[in-house]
Amino acid sequence: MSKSLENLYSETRQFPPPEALAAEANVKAEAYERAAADRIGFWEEQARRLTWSKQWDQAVDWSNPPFAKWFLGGELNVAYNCVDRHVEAGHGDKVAIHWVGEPEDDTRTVTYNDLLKSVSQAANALTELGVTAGDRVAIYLPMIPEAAVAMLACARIGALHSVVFGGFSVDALSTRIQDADAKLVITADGGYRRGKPSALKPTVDEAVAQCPSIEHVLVVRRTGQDVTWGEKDLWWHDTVEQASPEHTPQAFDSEHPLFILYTSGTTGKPKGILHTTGGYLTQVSYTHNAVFDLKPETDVYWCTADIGWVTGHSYIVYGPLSNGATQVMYEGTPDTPHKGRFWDIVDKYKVSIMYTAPTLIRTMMKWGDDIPAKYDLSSLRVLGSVGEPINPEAWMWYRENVGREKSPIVDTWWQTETGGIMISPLPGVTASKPGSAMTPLPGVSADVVDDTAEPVPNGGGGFLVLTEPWPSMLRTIWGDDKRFIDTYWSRFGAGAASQPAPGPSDGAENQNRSAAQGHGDKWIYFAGDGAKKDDDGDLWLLGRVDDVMLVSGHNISTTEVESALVSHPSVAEAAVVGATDPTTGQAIVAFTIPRGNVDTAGDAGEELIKELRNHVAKKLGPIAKPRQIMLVPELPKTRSGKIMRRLLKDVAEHRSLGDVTTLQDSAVMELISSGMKDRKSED
Ligand code: 6R9
Repeated sequence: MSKSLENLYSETRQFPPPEALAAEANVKAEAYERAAADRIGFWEEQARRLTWSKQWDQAVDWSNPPFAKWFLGGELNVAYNCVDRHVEAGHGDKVAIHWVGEPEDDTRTVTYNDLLKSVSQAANALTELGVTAGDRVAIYLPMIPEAAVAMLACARIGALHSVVFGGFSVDALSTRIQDADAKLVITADGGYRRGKPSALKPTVDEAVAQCPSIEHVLVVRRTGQDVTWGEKDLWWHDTVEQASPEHTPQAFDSEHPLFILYTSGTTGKPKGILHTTGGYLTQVSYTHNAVFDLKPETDVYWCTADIGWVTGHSYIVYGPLSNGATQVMYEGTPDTPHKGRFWDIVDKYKVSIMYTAPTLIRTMMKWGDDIPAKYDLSSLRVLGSVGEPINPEAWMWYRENVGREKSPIVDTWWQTETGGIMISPLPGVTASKPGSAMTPLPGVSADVVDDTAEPVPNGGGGFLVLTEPWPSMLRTIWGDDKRFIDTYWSRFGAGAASQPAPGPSDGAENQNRSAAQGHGDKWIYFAGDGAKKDDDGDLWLLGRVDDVMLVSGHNISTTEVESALVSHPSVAEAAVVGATDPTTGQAIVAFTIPRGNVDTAGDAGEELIKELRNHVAKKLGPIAKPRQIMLVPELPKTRSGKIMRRLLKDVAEHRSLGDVTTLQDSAVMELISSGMKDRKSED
């Protein structure tokens, strides 16, 4: 991508917050002014939400950028903040987790008392196994309460957890264990997926064989399936559940490391993103309260992410539990045993706040409106979205079919690296626009700049950057400070100016490095995402800059073309790539999933394709008209549900497929490639 990004899509719909919600909102409009007047003082105020054993002396140290320190000199225990203090305040009998197993009627209720007991027992058992502050513990578990307990037990004793998603391979698990030099793995015999037990232990056995640093493997019995037992193996029920339930939490320094979480990025070995204690907990606790308007006494909150992703860390474990929330945790897939499972859970538990991903919303759209319509969803009052840009029509579908036109939607932009939500509407303040993440939260400084770091004017598109440090920012990449600087800080601003020559930087394009302009000599964080400001200055995320297409000299975002396709009533989901083209440089190739009720056989399919190409041209202008549209049954996605455009580009350019190891379902690519051979509808 060169200078800036085209702004092709325009949206005029806007929805003010419901009056009753606005009147009672946790955070009101004045917060923006207060934070703008004194950003650091604002974050100090948020840090006071937590219980500190020792007050900090200094709010932030940014004297050695890009290495930040927050709440220096302060001490606290994260597990105490998430568990003990709620029990001490008299909320021990309150439900912390309504756990819903995938098999129907397999449920557990975990109160804050129960959580305190289990976390204390696990902390004692881990200590008994020789785990001490600063050690690393790998967690490879299904979505069961023990996953949260294991994370909190690590936090309680100052050990760093490295959660590895339960669907990852031997190789992914072992490289993460080796990179962090972990001592212990916590796993289970298996978990339930798509109606049957799915084994985890064999993967761990193979991985551990390649990881001499592992001293013990702690195994939760979940499915009861057969396991091979080795000399390092210990059952959770023989150790943790036999340990003393008394454990006194020790306070740790605000900058004591809390966890490592690996992100794969687009190339190279996974990056171990390091988060620390005080700043991280401050921001996730604040944002969970502000963005979801959580009323801990009455709300039932449900985040559908897996605990293996940052969304699970920040908005299942640390944010909600630090706020004393009652939440639903669901083990399985959305269509087991039927496609109404999610709505059945909302109905049964009277979920009032739901936080999910665009991929799920689009899947639900594909399955049809009649499914959510069968359930009572009247308990819902705030809806959230995260993980990818949400197409305006998917937003509208969510609003109409799930929120029943009364719940505000918060589209939350953030990353593993940012630790907590950065850009989002506030449900009681913002008049939101379908598809826009709107504005940075109070206390957050973001901008959209061109390739010289100059802010783009309203109506312009470019690179999304963060221009001031924030409490939950990543502190480094585990064991690789240089890669941390190269990847995030050397594209714009002071970090670019101090670079002798372009170095490697994965994920982000690194041509045309520019010295400090626009934002002076500041250190500027480049997230790797494209974005635009609309005429009101509100922000629209346009996807990863690596995905941007260059068509006849115009930088066109895949997101806008995808959103134009999804705005057609016959389309549920779309992925767009730029394929090499002899005349235009790159040409737009779209892979489109029709909605459930649409006939695509024979001529009807050809007709639909023609109509869709014209529809895009009409919405965005002729420059964005796809050269080719393929109707496909599925799209390749990462295991956290993000579309993998790279693989579609291989198909569109008739290449053999690149690395497919992070693909959720490998059969999908065969389906798409064979379809590509059958139907070449170029004109
Ligand atoms: C929280 C999470 C981060 C990347 C990010 C961006 C995309 C996340 C988004 C969004 C548009 C949103 N992303 N939220 N894009 N609108 N609301 O997903 O973390 O897995 O590290 O991914 O996801 O591209 O840079 P992570």
